[in-house]
Amino acid sequence: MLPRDFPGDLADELRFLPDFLDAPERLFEELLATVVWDTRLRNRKTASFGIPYNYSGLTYPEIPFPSAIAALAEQATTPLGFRPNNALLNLYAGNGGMGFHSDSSAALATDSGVGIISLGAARELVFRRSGANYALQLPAGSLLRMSLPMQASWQHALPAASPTTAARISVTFRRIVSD
Ligand SMILES: O=C(O)CCC(=O)C(=O)O
Repeated sequence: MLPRDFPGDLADELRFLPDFLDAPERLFEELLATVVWDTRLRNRKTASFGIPYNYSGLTYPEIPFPSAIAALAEQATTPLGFRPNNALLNLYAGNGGMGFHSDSSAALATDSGVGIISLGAARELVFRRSGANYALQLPAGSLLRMSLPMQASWQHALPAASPTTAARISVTFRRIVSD
């Protein structure tokens, strides 16, 4: 359930399943143990699988989905309403985060969206429009789908938490259209 203070025109653009995964700890540990992380960004580590989603001046090689990500993408396809062909993973330390931004829809399939599966420590995702902020707690095992149209009017951020907060991984799913 989304927080009650969320305006209707924000809630309409989100789908939130707090208990999407049964055993998020297992996947968290598997990804921590197996993923080779890219360290080019300062506030988080990343890894890209599938057709690359190149952004923020970074490019990634095309790497097939590992089996755990392929299984997750399959499970997420119905709630997301699109079949992901890219998984961009983020690994955050407690004080890591992502500033306010909107996701570019240019390379994404029409009527798809952006999916976020959260693992590890629960963190807040904050939505902002016209100076008003709305925070959503993302617990381990949750799935959030953001629509593409909302990116035009809303920004979102993952604010830094305390350095003692445990690590979090987000698996962000997209459907890229190759040209
Ligand atoms: O890691 C997260 O949950 C945030 C991801 C995000 O904001 C994005 O992919 O645009």
